Parts: sequence; C-alpha cells; structure tokens
Amino acid sequence: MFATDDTIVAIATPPGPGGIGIVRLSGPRASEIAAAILSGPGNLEPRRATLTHALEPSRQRSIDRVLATYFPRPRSYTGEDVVEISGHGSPVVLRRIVESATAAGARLAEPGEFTFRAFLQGRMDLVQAEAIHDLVTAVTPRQARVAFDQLEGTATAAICAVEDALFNVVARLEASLDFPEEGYHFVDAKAAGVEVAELADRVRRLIASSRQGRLIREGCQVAVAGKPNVGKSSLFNVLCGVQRTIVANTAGTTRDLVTETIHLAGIPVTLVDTAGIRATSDAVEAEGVSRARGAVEAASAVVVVVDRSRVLDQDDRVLLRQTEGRSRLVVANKRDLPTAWSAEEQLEVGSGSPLVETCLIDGSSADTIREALLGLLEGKAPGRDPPAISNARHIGLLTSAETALRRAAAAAEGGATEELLLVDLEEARRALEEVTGKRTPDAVLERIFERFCIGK
Ligand SMILES: Nc1nc2c(ncn2[C@@H]2O[C@H](COP(=O)(O)OP(=O)(O)O)[C@@H](O)[C@H]2O)c(=O)[nH]1
Ligand SMILES: [Mg+2]
Repeated sequence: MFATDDTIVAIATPPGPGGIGIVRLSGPRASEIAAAILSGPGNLEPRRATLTHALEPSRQRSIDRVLATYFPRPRSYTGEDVVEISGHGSPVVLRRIVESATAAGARLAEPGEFTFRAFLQGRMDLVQAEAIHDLVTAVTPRQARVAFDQLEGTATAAICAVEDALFNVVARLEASLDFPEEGYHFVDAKAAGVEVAELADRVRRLIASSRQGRLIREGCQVAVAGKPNVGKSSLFNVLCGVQRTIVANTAGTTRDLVTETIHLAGIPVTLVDTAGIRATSDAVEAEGVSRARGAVEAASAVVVVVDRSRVLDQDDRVLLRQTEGRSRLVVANKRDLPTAWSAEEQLEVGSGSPLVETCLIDGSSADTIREALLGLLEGKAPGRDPPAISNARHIGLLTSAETALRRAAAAAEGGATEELLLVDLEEARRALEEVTGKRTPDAVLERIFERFCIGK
C-alpha cells in the first residue's frame, strides 16, 4: 500500500497557528536530509535537542530558528531513523520546512504512514496502532483512558493470552498426529475439546466486557419519545443544559428531529428530541411523527416521557407497547402537579423498565435522569476497570473466533478426529491473529490507516 524504503516528511502538529509546530522525518535518509536542511556542521547528536536554523533549499536564508532532535532506529516512534524539527507554530513556516525537506529528497507522508511504519517495524501491533487513532481523536477523558490502556497493551495482552493457549492445544494435537506410532497421545481429541470449550468461554467474557468499551468508544443514540406536550423538549433541554429546542404548551410544536450530543460519565450520548407521537391528520405533523418513529427505531435506547398529571390514554399505551423490550427509561413527568393515574396505571407504566418521576420546568430532575439513563446504557454492573476491548473490528473477529472454537469443542465431543478439529482451531487462530495484525489482509490495513490524519 505504501512504499516503505524511502524517507517521509509531514507536519505532525494540527493545522493552524500555535506556539510550536513539529515537522517529522522518518526513513533511512532522515538524518542526511535533516543535515541538508539545517544549519551547522554535520549530523545531529542522537536524542539531544539541538538549537539550530531550518534553511531554504538554497541554504542561503533561514526559514526559522528550530529545535531538532534525532532518534536513531530502532528506538524511535516508527522504528526507523526519525528527526523531529520543532519550529514556531506557523503554518507557513512549517510548510516551507517541509518543502526544504522534499527538495532534499524526502517524500510527503500519506495519512497514517508514520504509524503504519511503526506497525511494520514491530514497534506496535495493530491494536495499538488503532489505539493511537482513538487516543488522538478522543473527546471524553474516558475515551482517552480506554485508548491509552490499549496503547499500553491491555487488549493485546488479553488476546495474546488466548492465542497462546490455543497455540498450545494445536501444537499438542499436531504432535499426536505426527507420532501416532508411539502409541502415546499428547492430547486426544476429546480432552482437547474440553480445553477448547474453556477457551471459547474466555473469548466470550472478553466480548461481554466489550459492550461498555464500545459504548465509551462510539457513544450511542438515545431518542426521546412520547405523545405531544408531555415534556420531551423540556427533558431534552434539561439534559443539554441549554434551551436547545422549543418548549411550548401548544401540542405538536416540535416537528423535526433536533439532536445534541452530551457526555454522560465520559460516554458521548446523542440525544434526539422528536415530534410527539400521536395519530394526526396534519400533513407536516404526520411527517414529524414518522421521523420520530424512525428515530426511535434507530436509537440504541429510548426515553419514553409520559405526563402523569393527565390520564393515561391510547397514544401513551401504544408507544409503551411499541417500545416494550427495548432498552428503555420511562419518565413520569409533571410530578409538581397532582397525578391523574390510578395505582394500577402507575404499575402499568412502570412495568418492564426503570421509571423515574420528574419535574422538568427547572433543572431539579437533571441528575435523577442522568443517573437513570447511565444505568440503562451501562447495564446493571458498570465496570470499575476500563474495558479491554472497545473496537467493533476486534469484537467482530473475536466473535468469529468464538464460533470456530465452539464448533471445534462440539465436534470433539461428537468424536471428531484431530484433523477435523485442527481445521476449526486454525480458523479461530486466524481470526485472533487478524486482530493483532499478525495476519491481516492489506485491504483491512488500508482501511484502518487511511482514517488517520497526515503526520500521524
Ligand atoms: N407543570 C409542569 N409543566 C411542565 C413540566 N415539564 C414540561 N412542562 C410544560 O409542558 C408543556 C409542554 O412541554 P414540552 O417540553 O414542549 O413538551 P413536548 O411537546 O413533549 O416537547 C410546556 O408548557 C412546559 O412548560 C413539568 O414537569 N411540570
Ligand atoms: Mg417538543
């Protein structure tokens, strides 16, 4: 996908003016190119910041006063020779330094190319390379925490432990195949099946813990639904902390979808305020209702708002029935007014999902709703430790590995031969190795690295 034998250059700091800007060079000629574009005699001393000047290609004039550091391979970010040149954070200055470097023989780096080289040179595995991307694009501190842990190797360690155990079973099964005449089986298919079933359970636990990880990494969408005038827009505004959407006592005010992203304990939650869902003959309102239904369908969780100061009617009941079985929070609103519900109706509304009673004319119920919503999203036992796995690609591959392991375990129990077992075990190994990048198709690598920005 990328050439790997040349020397690449790019601005490593974000676009726009800043205090400092960094130009990074990596490749076999990094040191030589640096010497050509910096003033002063000869090469840079390894791992020492040197105050010098970056020069125009003609070497007649300085572009900027810079601090240059040479990181010889293999102990550099990419594993190759790297030179980092810190200048003033001026886009014009940095671009001119890059131009000097290209004039001296460097090539402009593609997006993600530095990290790709680090991966190729074995400085990090694929999971860690992906974690770099997650870390630099993290929006909440919790996202940054999960990404940093993965960069430090938590996910890699968990996956490699399974890989090692699997390798061990495979090796013993192969030995039994290779030396049948010894009359001594290193492991028979049945016994191997038991071990494989245990491995499948281990993979299952990793996948289970990834639910929260994925929530933190990707966030989720929560639709606020209910019939008109129950307080949906009020709830939306209370959670957003601003008057984002119109609140009015005219039924049918909100007609389009209004969305806003909030952070709940480090999870990015996109809230969608919807039109009140009811039977209507007004064409515009009907379109709003249909969009509202779509948003409810698409969301990973729904907040159903019901007005407890008015009798429970058909519109409420239909919506409650339609959202049954979904990840759902029911909000019984207008607690400040006398309730119009009987004890049975109160029970009916609260059955099957958590229920909170609120008053949404001010922000007094905000914390109650936030807590209930977080409980709903994170599940019953929010993990104290950050989850090891959070990336959908990893979860998909782990799921394939588990399927193959379960198939092998079942086959072993049914008396399958070693050869048959090895086919499934090999498939599980391939899936695990694709996670860490030991065996990952080029097309997948390309997709991963092209999401990076230039200079990463
Ligand atoms: N008394 C009272 N009125 C509320 C409460 N929440 C919302 N309202 C009022 O109910 C009306 C409809 O609110 P709105 O948020 O626009 O409802 P929506 O149509 O479901 O989006 C507005 O006049 C709000 O001020 C509440 O907790 N108590
Ligand atoms: Mg509204």
